[in-house]
Amino acid sequence: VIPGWFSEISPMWPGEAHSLKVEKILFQGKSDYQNVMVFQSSTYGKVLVLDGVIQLTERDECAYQEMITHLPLCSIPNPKKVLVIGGGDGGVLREVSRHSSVEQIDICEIDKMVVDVSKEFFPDVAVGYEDPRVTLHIGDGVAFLKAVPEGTYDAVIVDSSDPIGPAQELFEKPFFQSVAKALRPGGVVCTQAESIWLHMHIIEDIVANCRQIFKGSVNYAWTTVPTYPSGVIGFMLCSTEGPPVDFKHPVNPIDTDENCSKSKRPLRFYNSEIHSAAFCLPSFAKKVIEAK
Ligand code: AAT
Repeated sequence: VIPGWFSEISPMWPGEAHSLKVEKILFQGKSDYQNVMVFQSSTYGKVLVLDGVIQLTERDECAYQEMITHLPLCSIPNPKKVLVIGGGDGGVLREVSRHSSVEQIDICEIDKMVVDVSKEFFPDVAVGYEDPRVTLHIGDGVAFLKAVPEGTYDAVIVDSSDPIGPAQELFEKPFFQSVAKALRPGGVVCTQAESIWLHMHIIEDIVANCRQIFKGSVNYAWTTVPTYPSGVIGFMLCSTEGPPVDFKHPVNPIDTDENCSKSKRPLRFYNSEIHSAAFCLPSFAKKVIEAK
């Protein structure tokens, strides 16, 4: 550990630790679920850390939040009801709210401290809460989904932390089953699905479960996020049986100008070309994912 630097150490990426130089620690607290910390870094802006793991930095959050949101929402025509699990910082809400077809945005985040801290220290991210279509539920995403009436949502976005800690069940089969139930026929889900460099075994399990549960399409996509372990993170995109969804060819392109009023900054990362490109996999990952 280097004095004055934050190092991200976890058994989920043994033998390596990305480090950021700390200018100042702005917040440290312990919620019912996890340790919460915010610090000012010297080169990535403010950083949100939960249980020692980086959740977002101001500089590169766009690469994650825009992709986890627009990959599913640009793949179906006229999404109306959207559910976000996790994502308490509000960044995914900010992105969902660019879609004018959307009428209802529910979010279920387990940890109220994440919401409060984000509103205080990350106003450009938590701006997502200002959309009147948003309803915040504080609670466990697993329990919330079990209570959702069948066929409610057009899209579910699972912006979850890693499977060590409160998010563990969000990576398990029963959870994916309740997601499928909560979606309308031809509805879509996009879940945080870890790194092809570090977690092929986790990805393999998720893909195997999803192929059993989702009778539409099942695809893996990825993006670069310099401050996430290994610098890349992936998403599992699935659709339920019903009107077919071709994730690789977005049918609902997002118009940059129309969707960027003053309060919402323009898209920085997502565009239709990177949408399609995100589904191209390196050979080693393709072999495992397509074999499942
Ligand atoms: N958008 C920032 C990226 C995140 S945030 C993940 C969120 O999921 C956290 O706010 C956490 O409190 C919440 N969460 C964890 N478990 C649950 C649960 N069971 N129900 C509801 N919300 C939950 C993801 C960062 C990825 C990090 C990659 N290394």
